[in-house]
Amino acid sequence: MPAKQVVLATRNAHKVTELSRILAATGVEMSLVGLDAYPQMPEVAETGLTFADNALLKARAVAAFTGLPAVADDSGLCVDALHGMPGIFSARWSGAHGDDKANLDLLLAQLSDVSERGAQFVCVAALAVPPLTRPATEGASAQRREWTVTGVLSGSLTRERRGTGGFGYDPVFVPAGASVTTAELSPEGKDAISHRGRALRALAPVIATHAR
Ligand code: ITT
Repeated sequence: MPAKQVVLATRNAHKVTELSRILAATGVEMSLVGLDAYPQMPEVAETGLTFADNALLKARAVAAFTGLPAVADDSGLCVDALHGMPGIFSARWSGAHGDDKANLDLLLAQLSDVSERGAQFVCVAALAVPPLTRPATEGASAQRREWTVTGVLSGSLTRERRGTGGFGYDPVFVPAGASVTTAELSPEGKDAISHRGRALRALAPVIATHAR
C-alpha cells in the first residue's frame, strides 16, 4: 500500500525541517508534502487566542484546501516574568512576523533588568483530516476529524545568545537540567526533548490511524 500523504501546514522553513525530521524518526509510514506544493494556498490568519485554536485553524484550512490530512504546529515561548507572553505572539513579538532576530533582541531588552528567568517552550500539534469525498455513511459523517496534542519544554533564559543551531528563541533557552541552550544541541538532541518533538511523537500514532 502506498504511504499515506500528509501535508505539513506551515510556511516556516525551520519548522518544516524539524517536523519532517521528528515524524521520520517515529517510523510511521507517511509521505510528507510541504506547502510549497500548494503556492495558491492563501495565508491562514492566526486569529485564535490559544496555541490549540491557531494550530487547528491552520490544519483545518490546509486540509480543506488540499483534500489531504494536514499537520500544523502552533508554538511559542512563554516567559514567566511576562505572564506567559510572547506565547501565541512569539513569531510577531517585535511586530514583523517571522523576524527572529528582532523578536529576540526585543525580548532580551525587555528582560534586561529582570532576574526571574523561567520560561517554557510550548507546541500544540494538530491533525485535521478532510471529509470523505465519497458520500459518507451516517456513521462516517459523525467521525472525529480533528486532534490536538501539547508538548512543553521547561527551562530558563540566558542574557546572551549562545549557539547557532535551531531558530527563533533557541539561542537564549536553556532546558531545565541542562547547561547549554537549545541552539547548542544537535538537531537530534533538541528533538529528543523539545516541545515539538514531544507533541509530534504523541500525535504520530493518531496520524497513522486516521490519515488515509
Ligand atoms: P506557521 O504559522 O506558518 O507554522 P510561524 O513561524 O508563524 O509559522 P508560529 O505562529 O507557531 O509559527 O510561531 C512560532 C514562533 O515561536 C517561532 O517563530 C519562534 O519565534 C517561536 N518558536 C517556536 N518553536 C521554537 C523553537 O523550537 N525554537 C525557538 N523558537 C521557537
